[in-house]
Amino acid sequence: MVFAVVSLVTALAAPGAFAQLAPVEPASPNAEGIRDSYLFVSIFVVAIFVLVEGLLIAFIWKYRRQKRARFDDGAQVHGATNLELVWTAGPVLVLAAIAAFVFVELPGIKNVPAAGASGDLEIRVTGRQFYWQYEYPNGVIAVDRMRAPAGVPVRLVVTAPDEDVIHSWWIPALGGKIDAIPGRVNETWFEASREGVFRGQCAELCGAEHARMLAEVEVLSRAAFAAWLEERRDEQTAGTSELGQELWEGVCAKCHGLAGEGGIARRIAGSTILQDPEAVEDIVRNGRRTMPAVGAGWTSEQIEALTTYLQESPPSGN
Ligand code: HEC
Ligand SMILES: [Cu+2]
Repeated sequence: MVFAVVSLVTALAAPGAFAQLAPVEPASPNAEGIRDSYLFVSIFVVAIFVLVEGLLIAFIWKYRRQKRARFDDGAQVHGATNLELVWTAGPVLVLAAIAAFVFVELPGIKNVPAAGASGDLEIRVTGRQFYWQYEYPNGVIAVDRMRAPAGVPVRLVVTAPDEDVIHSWWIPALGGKIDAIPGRVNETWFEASREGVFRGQCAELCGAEHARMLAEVEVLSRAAFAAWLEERRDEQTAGTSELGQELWEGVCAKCHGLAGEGGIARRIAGSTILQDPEAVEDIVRNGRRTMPAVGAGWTSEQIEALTTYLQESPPSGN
C-alpha cells in the first residue's frame, strides 16, 4: 500500500506526467472527439475521487474513538432525507451529462465526413498475420507504412482474409480502434491535421508475433503524397519499387528474422529456394507444412517485387 502510494506520487511528480495519462495529442478530428470525451469524463472522475476520499478522511477524523471505551459503539445516526436525495439525483445528473456529451461527439468520431471539393481517398487496409497491407485506388500496394495526404478525409476499408484471424487497426493520434475481421468489412477514417509519422499497433492479440505487428501512417503534404503515389505506381509497374523490401521486412522477417537468421520460424538465409522465383511463389502463395500461406491473394506485382528483392539482396543470415 505504502509502496503503491509512493510510486503513484513519484510517477505523477515527473514532468508531463498528467499529459501522459491523457490520450496522445490528436491529429485528426475523430481522435479529437475521443480525447474530448475522455477529458470530459475525467472531470467527473477526478471530482468524485476527491469528494469520496476527502469525506473518508474527514469522517475517519471526525468520528474517531477519542475517549470512548474500546468496544463501545459510536453515536447512531438514522435518516438524512436531503442527503439521500442528493446522492441519488447527483449520479443521475452526472451520467446524463456524460451520455449527452458522448452522443453529441459520437457522430464526429464514427462517421466518415462528406468528401470535400478534392474528393476523399479510400485505402483498403488488410490485417494479416503479422502485417498490414494497404491498397490504394490506383493499385499501389504498401506494407506496414501507410502514406496519406494531410487535410484530406481518408476512408479506410478494413478487413482480413477468410483464412486469417481478427486484428485491430489502431493509430491513436488518428482515431479509435477498428477490428479487421475475416470475411467482414469495417470502415473508419481520419483527416490528418498535420504532417508527420503517426505510430500504432495491432490492438487484437493475433498470434505469436502480434507484438511486432506495428503500423505507421506517414502524413505528407497533398502534393508530396500525389507525387509519391504516382511515382510508386510507375516503380511498381517497372519492378523498381521498395515493395519487395517492404514485403520481406513486413512479412517474412517477422517470422524468419530480418536477415533470415531465424526467429519463431527457422533460419532461411542461404536457402536456395529464395533464389528460385517459382519456388518462392509457390511457398508464399500456398504455404508449406507449418508455414501459413502468408501471400495468398498477392498480385503478380507483389510476388515479382519480393522475388526480385530476394535475388538482389539475399538475406545474409546475420
Ligand atoms: C507466420 C510465420 C511465417 C511467415 C510470415 C513466413 N514464414 Fe516461411 N516458414 C515458416 C515456418 C513455420 C516454416 C517451416 C515450415 C515447415 O517446414 O514446417 C517456414 C519455412 C520457410 C522456407 C523453407 C521451406 C523449406 O521447405 O525448406 C522458406 C524458403 C520460407 N519459409 C520463406 C518465406 C518467405 C519468403 C516469407 C515471406 C513472404 C515467409 N517465409 C514468411 C513461417 C513463416
Ligand atoms: Cu494482428
